[in-house]
Amino acid sequence: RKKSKLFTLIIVKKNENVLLGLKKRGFGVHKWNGFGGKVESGESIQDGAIRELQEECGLIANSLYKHGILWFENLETTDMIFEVHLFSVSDYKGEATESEEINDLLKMIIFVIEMIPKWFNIKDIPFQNMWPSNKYWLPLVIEGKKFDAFFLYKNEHVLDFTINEY
Ligand code: 6U4
Ligand code: NA
Ligand code: NA
Repeated sequence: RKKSKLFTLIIVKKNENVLLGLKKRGFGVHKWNGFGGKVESGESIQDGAIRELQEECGLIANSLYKHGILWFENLETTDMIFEVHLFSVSDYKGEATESEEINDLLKMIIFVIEMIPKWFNIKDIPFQNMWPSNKYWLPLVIEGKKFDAFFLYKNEHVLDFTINEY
């Protein structure tokens, strides 16, 4: 049996909009996604999710809504399964600094920034520039559903998936 590794993923929702981040480096580079990352040792999954949200877009979550777990297996690259705990947040403190607001000075040091946040209307979500699984699960997050999902990837293609709604 493959080992799984714990990650978090948060979708910030506000009215008819979701906040996504363009990944500037590391895993999933050049893709839009929610905010999240690895859970550190000694940290709860919720605390890890809250920490990553603050690190990556500056928002402080007041409360998290847990949708479920996304499981990702990749036939190509690894013997590890990603166990991604998926949350949404609509109660938070702070303002996300969007890419258009970033001034020239910030652009000069942009390489240190992991993700660039941007609000998208739910009708304009950039699915073609996201992980291919997102078109299956992100609409369920927007609808407030609870579910678990499994996606089998080869390279960056979804070969197979199952979604169980509760
Ligand atoms: P470090 O090492 O600190 O830079 P860290 O921020 O801890 O990394 P990162 O950014 O590699 O972790 O986390 C990966 C993020 O991508 C997590 O939020 C989970 C998410 N993720 C991984 N595979 C995914 C997939 N196939 N589809 C998807 N999100 C995925 O939508
Ligand atoms: Na991250
Ligand atoms: Na991290």
